[in-house]
Amino acid sequence: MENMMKKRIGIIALLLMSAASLPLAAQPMAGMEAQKETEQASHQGTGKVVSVDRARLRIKLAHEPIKSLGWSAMLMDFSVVNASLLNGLREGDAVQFELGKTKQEDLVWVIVKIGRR
Ligand SMILES: [Cu+2]
Repeated sequence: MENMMKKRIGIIALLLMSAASLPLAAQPMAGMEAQKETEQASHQGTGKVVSVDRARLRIKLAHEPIKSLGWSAMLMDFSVVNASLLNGLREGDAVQFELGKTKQEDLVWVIVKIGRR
């Protein structure tokens, strides 16, 4: 009987020790706040028009690397903020564009400016 009591106390002591060594939960939050402040609101890119979908306000680009976003060159579908941005753009056009966010909390980048190079 006495042996079992000692064993139980030993287990409780171990649990308390591991709880005390957990890192503080507040620390990563402070780091995230600082990162948000230095985050850019817009990014510049260049590429080539692959296709234009005027009805859906979308454009497919083969874009070159966008270093400020850490993106490599790729084929990508973008939304544009308004239809007039697509005026005069055709498949094969070399373009430069600017990516922005429609809302501060949006995670998706949309084209806010685009023109032929
Ligand atoms: Cu991309």
